[in-house]
Amino acid sequence: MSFRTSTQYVEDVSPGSGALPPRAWYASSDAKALCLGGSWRFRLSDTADAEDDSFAAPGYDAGGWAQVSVPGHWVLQGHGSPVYTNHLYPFPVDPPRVPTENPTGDHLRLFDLPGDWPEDGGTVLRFDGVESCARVWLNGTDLGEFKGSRLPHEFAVGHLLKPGGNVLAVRVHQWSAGSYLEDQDQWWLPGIFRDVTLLHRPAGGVLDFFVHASYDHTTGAGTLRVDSDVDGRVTVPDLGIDVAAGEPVTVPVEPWSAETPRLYDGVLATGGERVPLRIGFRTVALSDGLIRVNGRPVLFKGVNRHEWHPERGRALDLATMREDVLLMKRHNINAVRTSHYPPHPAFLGLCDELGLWVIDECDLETHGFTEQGWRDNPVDDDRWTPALLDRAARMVERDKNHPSVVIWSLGNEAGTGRGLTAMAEWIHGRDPSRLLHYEGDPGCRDTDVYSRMYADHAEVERIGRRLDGGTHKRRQLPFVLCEFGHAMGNGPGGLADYQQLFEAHERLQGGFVWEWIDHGIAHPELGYAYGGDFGEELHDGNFVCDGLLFPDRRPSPGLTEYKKVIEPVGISGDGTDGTVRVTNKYDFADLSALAFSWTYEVEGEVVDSGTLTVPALAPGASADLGLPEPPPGAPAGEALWTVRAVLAADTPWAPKDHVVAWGQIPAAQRRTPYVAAAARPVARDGVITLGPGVFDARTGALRAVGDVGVCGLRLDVWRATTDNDDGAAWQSGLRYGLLWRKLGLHRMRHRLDAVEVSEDALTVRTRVAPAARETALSAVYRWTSDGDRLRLAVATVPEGDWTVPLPRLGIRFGLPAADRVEWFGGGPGEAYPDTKAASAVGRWRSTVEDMQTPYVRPQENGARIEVRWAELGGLRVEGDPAFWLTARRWTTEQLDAATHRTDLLSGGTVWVNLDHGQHGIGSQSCGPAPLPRYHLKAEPAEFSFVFSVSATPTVSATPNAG
Ligand code: IPT
Repeated sequence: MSFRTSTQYVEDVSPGSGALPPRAWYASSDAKALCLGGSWRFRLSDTADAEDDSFAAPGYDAGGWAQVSVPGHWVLQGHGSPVYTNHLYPFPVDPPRVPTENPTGDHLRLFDLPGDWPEDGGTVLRFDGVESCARVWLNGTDLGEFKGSRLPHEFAVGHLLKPGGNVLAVRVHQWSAGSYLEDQDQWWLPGIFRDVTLLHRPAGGVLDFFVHASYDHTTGAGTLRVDSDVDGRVTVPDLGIDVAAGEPVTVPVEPWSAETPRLYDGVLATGGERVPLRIGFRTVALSDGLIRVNGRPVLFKGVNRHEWHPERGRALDLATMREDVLLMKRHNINAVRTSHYPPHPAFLGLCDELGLWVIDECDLETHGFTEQGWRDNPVDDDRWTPALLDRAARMVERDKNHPSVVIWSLGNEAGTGRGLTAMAEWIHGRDPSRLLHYEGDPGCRDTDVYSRMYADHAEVERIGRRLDGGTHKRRQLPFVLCEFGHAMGNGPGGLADYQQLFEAHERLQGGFVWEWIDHGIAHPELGYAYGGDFGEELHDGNFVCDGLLFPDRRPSPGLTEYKKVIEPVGISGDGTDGTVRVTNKYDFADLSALAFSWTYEVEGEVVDSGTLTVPALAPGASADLGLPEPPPGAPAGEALWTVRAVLAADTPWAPKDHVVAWGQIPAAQRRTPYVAAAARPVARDGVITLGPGVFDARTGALRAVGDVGVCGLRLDVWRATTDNDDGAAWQSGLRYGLLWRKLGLHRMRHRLDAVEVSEDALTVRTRVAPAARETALSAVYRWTSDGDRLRLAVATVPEGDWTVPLPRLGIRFGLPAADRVEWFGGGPGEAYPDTKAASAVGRWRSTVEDMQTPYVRPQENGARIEVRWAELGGLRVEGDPAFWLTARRWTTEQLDAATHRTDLLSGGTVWVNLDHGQHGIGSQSCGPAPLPRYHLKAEPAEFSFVFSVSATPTVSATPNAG
């Protein structure tokens, strides 16, 4: 006999019923645990009540059901599809009601208890994360239901267990009242996406416990007190501690910090259980208006981290979590905001162990209510307050024993309201040892930190100088940019300018780049899918691909840039006095963990090298150190010193010799190429030859340099607009991508005005302009040669009323083939005017394929900056001045039209851009446009290139489609 299931709980504002009170999470004790992950039986229904609950009863035959992996999201396992929206609710807004169409996954798992499962005590069943609402039955008994997707829920089940044939049934609804509280900018991904575990609870076992481990920097002593719900003893062998739970003890300790994550192993032993403790002693305080840890102000060099894996979504395994932390540490990142929900609890253990400051954020966002002026916002409606308090408690109780967590965050983009205040009061009362963050309240009523997102540089500077006003309370508070540097597509630009402000003003305690990783979903036809690729009726496109890592966790140029910008050692010098200035930018550590070395490079080739002795230097201290004399007999040419700081020994996060910081100091200037105009142009049979240059006599177009064919050489101002060029729809400032298209810069026409042959030059005069506009650029190409080399001088002058900057300014041309590329200039990766901190001058070798940056949505990419000379496709190019080099197997127009990388097909020709200038990148896909100093103004310009046939062939094999 079966009953129709009541699904009223789905739309109930309450957090649920039947679950145990929240408590500290711990992975390992000597109590038995049984992981229930693996293959589960699965049935998907269209509505919450399509099926009765008879499947939960023992004996139900689910043999005909599909199977899914738990942890996992069913929409990533072939059942239904993912939906991406930024802040719009993908259902009508009528809280707490949800649509009738409510994908509902029934999950079944049969299990036996291991033979040695103890008979005494109790057992709890723990769910670490289920989106968005679950009802649970064990052996036919209804245990209750819960919401709060990224929070743990436990049920007491000991009395229901049998040695064999246990039936665990879980009904999961995609939409619930809880969905209104979980409107984070990410894919909507229902499922049991974190672990399900059966935990034996021995009689007399540990219940909840709270490790208080503070550090007094004035005495060097740590005070430990472990509060426990059950009597017990606390031992820390390395510190000789053996005290009763609840009893404080003070001993000399090494403090914990993100830079020096010293953990002490301890044990909490009760009558029935031994729980391992990992204790880090640190004191977090707000004093003199600054966030201090162990007495010192800290500077957050942070990222916002969503949990993401391109195949598994938010069902992350431990190896992926560890990879995230290692990648952060190796890129000089010292802080993470767990945007916008508590992460898998194991992630915090890794932060404790490897050293990251954590802002732990609650699973709360109601951003979609902004569409209705925040009317009906649940955080300002008392009916929802129990659910909000439940979420706050489940986060704090779960994560309170992690030394890495220094700040709690109420959530993200939820407006303001009494519910938030209630959460803040509860958190402050329960855990006064940490600070509280919430960005959405500019008055800072409930918070200990003034926080903003995407404020531009000028405003951040005003805040730093305390000229920003605000409430009395806010004026007393330190500042963090909880989101900045929107890493969508090519960019973010302007990071170095923010970092300078952070370092200049003590009130500015750093920021968190948005965001860590692109949420692209691996897709058989598209490479990586983004919003709209699953036919969503409402979606926000590739706004979900805005990370410093590509979906496969390869670092994007943005991460390389960020690593350089936030490096903890400053290495600088202008080459005038033979010294290098080394500055310790750590907050706690001296420089004794690093080894310093120098190389002396001429034309990018290392001529000499050695070590540099650097004193240990306390945080904040600098030293000017003498560099050796340039090596005698070094070849002539442009020379520089590269000074590196590397790890002196293996660390838990990177091996010895890992580069932490570097700087380059000029030693000898470049001599620009000189080509005497000695050869005469000769016209014959419709062709003009000038040195190695062959031209069409009628059009003046370059046909070849020696035996290297060249096509389509002409002035170019267009680039495939980046996400930051295009800007977000809601951006109020000038969105240059749109302005450029409106002006027609993507469809410029070239009018030939004259082909002039003189004694020593071929001059081609053109006017470059789009249809329908009077704005234009005149472009004069003047070709000369010394017989071996061909020099092109381009002079361009804007005509008409140019009110916008140019995307780029330079020439482009096609080569019939090119594979290997070698250059002397900036590298190894791409760089643009406001993203060039990580570009090092050197001799670089790559291939046309490898010079492409795989942005999920194709766009301008891959430019190498300050290139003195380059060789590719049999051609050598020298620049006067140095230029930007881009080479790709498709045209800019094809790149511009592509929506996924799989649209990019080689057309045979390799298209080369040699640019005199590029417009900055900025961060306008969510934040500010490029600073004016990075604009490429339309103004008269002259630049030249020297072409010759390269001595070494640079075409190796027939190139394939990229
Ligand atoms: C901000 C959100 O907090 C974050 O979740 C993400 O959506 C980010 O923007 C953009 O990628 S909200 C912003 C629209 C002010």
